Amino acid sequence: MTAEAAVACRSCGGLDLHPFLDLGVTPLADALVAADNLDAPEERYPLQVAFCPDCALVQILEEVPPHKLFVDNYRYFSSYSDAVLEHSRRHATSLIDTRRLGPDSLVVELASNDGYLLRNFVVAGVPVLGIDPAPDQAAAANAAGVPTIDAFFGSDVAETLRHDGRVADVIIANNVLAHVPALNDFVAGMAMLLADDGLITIESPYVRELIDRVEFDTIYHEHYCYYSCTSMERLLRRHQLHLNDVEFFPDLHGGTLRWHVGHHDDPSDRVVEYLQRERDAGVDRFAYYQAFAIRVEDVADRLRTLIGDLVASGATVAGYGAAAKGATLLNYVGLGTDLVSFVVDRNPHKQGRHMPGTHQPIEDPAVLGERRPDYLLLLAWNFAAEIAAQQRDYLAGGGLMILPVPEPRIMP
Ligand code: DWN
Ligand code: ZN
Repeated sequence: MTAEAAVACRSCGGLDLHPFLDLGVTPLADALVAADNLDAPEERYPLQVAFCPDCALVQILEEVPPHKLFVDNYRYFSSYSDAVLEHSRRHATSLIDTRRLGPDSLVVELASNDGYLLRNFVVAGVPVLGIDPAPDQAAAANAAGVPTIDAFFGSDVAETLRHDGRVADVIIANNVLAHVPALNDFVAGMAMLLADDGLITIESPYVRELIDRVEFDTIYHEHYCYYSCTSMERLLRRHQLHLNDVEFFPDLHGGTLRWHVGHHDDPSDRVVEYLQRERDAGVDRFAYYQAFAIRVEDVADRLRTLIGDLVASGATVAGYGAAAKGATLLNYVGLGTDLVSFVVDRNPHKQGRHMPGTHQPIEDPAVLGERRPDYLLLLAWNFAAEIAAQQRDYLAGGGLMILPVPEPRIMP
């Protein structure tokens, strides 16, 4: 499929998509390579990002089948970040209080992963249902006492649940609306499953942060779409759902919005303000995205030079976090094992594997004590504070951390 192909917008079906960034033909960001498979060819797909002038949705042009992304070899477990666990605990506590949830309620989470969030409702005695297609994560959730069905959510699943009398008082959809190619069927399913006075909360990285903070590494094939309030509101309205409030979390995944959605139209002042600010900034116009590719190229060049100069001077550099965004960064910038020799990650499901495309071995962070690289390139830069707190000894021993975006720099 090429950028010129008449690719339809995943939200409105528009055929006038405007590509504005081409990250090349890249391996799947979460397809970590087994040690005995390093010589086998890796599947690669074009990674181009486009803007839809009809509904303002930013999206990639390629459509890798979701099974390849989230079922066959998906090792992301949400519970390996304390910041995500704390954010989730607060979210659950707030919903229990504000929605007066109790034993007669039902909370459904779409893409519930390993039960990292729903477990907060379980301990509070609120009935839950997790829905996630990743088999290992769904199994981990069920083993942890979070009832979870191993499925891709859509209108068919919603219909079955409604038929069985399951109606959701709250639907939580965190970091999933970016991961769904069949957007309209997914949103139609949410509308079907939600009680008349129910609440949907949707979290996703904010496309304005991606553009303003040059977070190009958060672009990979599992992220089909990148949202603004404008594009989200138009997608929801098509299914008679309404955007009623919005919260911003600047430190979560590079800047995340939480949208509050319901069957009734009652927008808060914050929603009105966000939509106006986006109009003023031109988020609904192509010009806002056009120069992004030049800025991405500049950041990539500066990061390549920074690391190349350090290694040329005899320093050693390792990566921290076998994150999906780390795969985009290493492959697009061209940071092979000659420059970044290995990667550490505390998720045991990732250890022993290798980064897609560049093939750095993924080790337990414990190796830092003996291997002592001079620098750590924070591939999971969104967790810089949490990682620095864990690596106090490494830093005290003279180790240094490198932040790749928006300005490649050695942290003081
Ligand atoms: O939508 C998604 C975003 C929101 O989060 C999914 N693509 C999954 C994930 O994307 P990612 O893989 O780019 O993101 P993370 O969550 O930034 O990945 C962090 C990696 O770093 C994980 O593999 C865990 C690891 N880690 C670690 O080794 N030590 C994380 C923390 C916080 C740590 O202390
Ligand atoms: Zn569109």
